[in-house]
Amino acid sequence: KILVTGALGQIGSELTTALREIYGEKNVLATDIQEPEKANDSYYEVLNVMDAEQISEIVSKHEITIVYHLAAMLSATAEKFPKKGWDLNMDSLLTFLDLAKDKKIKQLYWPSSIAIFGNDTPKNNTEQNAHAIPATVYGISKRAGEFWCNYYHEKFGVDVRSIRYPGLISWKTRPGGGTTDYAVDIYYQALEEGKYECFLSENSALPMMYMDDAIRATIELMQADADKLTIRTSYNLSALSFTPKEIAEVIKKKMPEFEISYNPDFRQAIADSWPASIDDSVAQKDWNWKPEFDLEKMTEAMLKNLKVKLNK
Ligand code: VAH
Repeated sequence: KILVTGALGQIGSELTTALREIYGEKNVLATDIQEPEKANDSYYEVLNVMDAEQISEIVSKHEITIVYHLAAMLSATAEKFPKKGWDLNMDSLLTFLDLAKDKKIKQLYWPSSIAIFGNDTPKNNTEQNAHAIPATVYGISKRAGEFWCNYYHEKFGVDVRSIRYPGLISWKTRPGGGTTDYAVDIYYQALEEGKYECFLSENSALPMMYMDDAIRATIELMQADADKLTIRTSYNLSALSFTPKEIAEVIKKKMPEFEISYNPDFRQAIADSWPASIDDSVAQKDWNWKPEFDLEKMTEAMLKNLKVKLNK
């Protein structure tokens, strides 16, 4: 059976659906810290990933063999609650790594982020092994987590796999506390208000990806032949790179009256510390990674689906 933590989150909710389509509803246990709004998820349990006891109980009770550990605190929130962010992101990962080391689970997926790169990392086409001194608590926790994953693989043969997600854009579940969330909010606001005040400056280029590509990459990596994987820290992954100005232009093509304004806040410094674009040639080589959504196709999908979701 498969366990997904953070299953009510932006990635976890879509990963749960995708995994259930492949493995069957009853083989994918969805968990998160709170009760789901709509209790229509028949195979769901409340799980606090800070409770190692509860985790091992759930793993043995449900005969879990594979874990997708998505529960985490994201960049903007972790800057407000650094100690909590560090504890949540680190302690919960170590609990799952130990379960894998003790052969209680077979395989573990854990997300990293382009946030592990910092101010003095080369900004364009940032390489897999580029110099990385994270500038945020979130980035520090993700970088440290990458080293733990690599250590447990090297020392104990743990099959843990990881992807450095860029900013992820989706319409099904709102993201929470991320710096790249502007690129989700802009579509909601375009439909609801016809305008958007962006919390990043117009030329802030960031690596981004449509959620469908991110979910497919995650599952493809987990299903890849272990012998082909040369990276056990975390894979660079890339699809798009755009600025708030560029995404606004593409939205304007479909909604000519849409207006954008800029009012950068504390998240500007976080965005400025991240790369503008990512080189994912190692992921292409090791497991044939290839994105499918460009900015136009993503915008079409976002507006089409949000119009239905928002009754617009
Ligand atoms: C964040 N969405 O903004 C996440 C992601 C690269 C950004 O890690 O914190």
